[in-house]
Amino acid sequence: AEIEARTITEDGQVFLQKAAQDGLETVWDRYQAQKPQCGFCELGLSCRNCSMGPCRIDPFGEGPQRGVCGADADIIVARNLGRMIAAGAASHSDHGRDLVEVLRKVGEGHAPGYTIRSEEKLKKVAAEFGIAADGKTPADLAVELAHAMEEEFGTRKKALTFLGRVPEKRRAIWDKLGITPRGIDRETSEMMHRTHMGVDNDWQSLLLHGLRNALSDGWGGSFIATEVSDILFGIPQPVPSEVNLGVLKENQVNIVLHGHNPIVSEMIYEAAQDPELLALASEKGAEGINLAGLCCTGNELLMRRGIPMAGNHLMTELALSTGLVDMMIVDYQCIMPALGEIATCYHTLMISTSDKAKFPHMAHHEFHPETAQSKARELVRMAVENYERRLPAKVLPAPNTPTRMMAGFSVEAILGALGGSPAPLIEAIKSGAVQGAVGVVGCNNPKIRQDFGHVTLTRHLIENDILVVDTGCAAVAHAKAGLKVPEAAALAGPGLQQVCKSLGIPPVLHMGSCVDNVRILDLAAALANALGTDISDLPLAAAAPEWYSEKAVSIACYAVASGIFTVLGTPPPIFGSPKIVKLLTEDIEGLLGASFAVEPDPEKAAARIEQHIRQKRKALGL
Ligand code: BF8
Ligand code: SF4
Repeated sequence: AEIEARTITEDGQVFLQKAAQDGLETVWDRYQAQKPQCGFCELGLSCRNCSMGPCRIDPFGEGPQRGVCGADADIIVARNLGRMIAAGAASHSDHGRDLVEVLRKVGEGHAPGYTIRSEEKLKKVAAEFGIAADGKTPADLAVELAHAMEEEFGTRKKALTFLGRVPEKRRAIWDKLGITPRGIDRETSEMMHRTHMGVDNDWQSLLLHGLRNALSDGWGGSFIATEVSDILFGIPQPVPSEVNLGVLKENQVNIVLHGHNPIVSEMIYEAAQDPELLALASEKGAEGINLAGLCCTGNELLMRRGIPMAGNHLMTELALSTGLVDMMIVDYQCIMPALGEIATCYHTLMISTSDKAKFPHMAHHEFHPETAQSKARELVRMAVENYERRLPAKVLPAPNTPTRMMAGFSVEAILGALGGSPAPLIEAIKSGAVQGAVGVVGCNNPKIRQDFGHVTLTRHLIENDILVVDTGCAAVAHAKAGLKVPEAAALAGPGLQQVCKSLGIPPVLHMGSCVDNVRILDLAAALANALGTDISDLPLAAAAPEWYSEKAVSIACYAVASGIFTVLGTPPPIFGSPKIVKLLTEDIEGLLGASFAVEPDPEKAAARIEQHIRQKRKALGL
């Protein structure tokens, strides 16, 4: 019963038992050990921004109401939230910068093995940056575009380039509020500055800058990450695949890829096709080299290459407990520092690859564009050689077969399925066949029964003819639950069912990794532009039922700032300031045409979203 309370997934339950049997401590155990968690921190009322502190505000009004410097609850909550946004925006944007570096080096001829897979997107994006393509080779264009993008990170003289895709009305709102994002790093840096002791001590102006910082992620760093990934590795197109721990194969070399940036995993994908290494695998008695993904680097490979997913965030430790992982290769973000030690229980080789992300009990094999190709081959060879070191007594193949799914729904792919323009989708929304669309995104969190929030919410939405688009760990949860096959249309209401059947698509469309939330922004902006209206006028919403990460905070903020009502399942640490709660959940609506809601119960969250969509439809006269 305790195990069933931790996860709704069959493989999760089996391997929680296996992990206990092998004496492993998992994220759920560590969460239990941390309880009760600090109430001041839960409310956002603790501060350690300086060495006169740490300080905390008594939420009951009996103890201190000010920190040593004099900051009150509102200032402290706003500063803490601001720093969460800054960390999230920095993570996405630094990931984007790493891709820009590869783009430049591809153009300069210093990144063997990498190439330009989508000249179409290279030209399109270069044009947006004012770079003419005529007479230039793709390599020249790549270098010029990379330099222009590097500029976006610094102190720009004008607004970020991708704001060119934002509807006019939205731009005007941002200008009026003074939250139009400038340089990507500038907004993050300014947030760190403002939250230093004695700088910005107006909670409203701190929150406004938080929105600007988040927008520098959504329409800046993450946007660059997604567009450059498409240029380098191709624009995703619908592709069949599978998910759950059953994708790990007993008779093959299993290499699991975990993290976020496709720079490393794409090279491993290439190396795993190498005939020499495949021959070596068969020499070792393996029937092939099997790649499987975890978290967002898995999503990137899934979207473009159809590589199966082993699982989402809370499955990362359990994947190791199969005893079938010959090598796990990580880059950065969401990689639990516990993984290396867990792996010591098995034969698994744990490999870290980024100069900025090192972990206990992992071997560090740094990837650089110049040497990534040879490094990838070296690692795949090591994995193949490790196959014969499996410990049969520790191996437990997953008892369930992998669940089928369809992924690869980039904006280009969705518009392609619609015949090249958003008009048919707009018609379907107008007719009411599709009531609206919701992005269900974000993480797993051990505070919430794994995948329960995502799957419950999404089932309700599609039953009510609301199209769901998803990314990140939410997308993997939906896939495990069987919601990402065309046959899942049968679970949708009659209108959505009809639309899915006629297009041959599932009712829940996989749009990629977490940086790919910008694909949702892009689609929403395209719909608004096609209608000559603002994003906030459309029957859209977003939800992060099980979020845990600072990146998710930044995403939620740029979604709301872009005009999309957003429901959070896990409560954010803001409840120590009733003023801030009121602003973010009510008053902000008047400024941005969108607000946040916090609703841990996914059924109630579904009801809120359905009501919101009805209201938006009504306002549009539908
Ligand atoms: O960027 S959904 S747990 S893996 S943060 Fe992390 Fe959350 Fe998963 Fe991807 Ni996104
Ligand atoms: Fe305390 Fe103020 Fe320092 Fe924060 S900044 S630790 S509230 S003195």
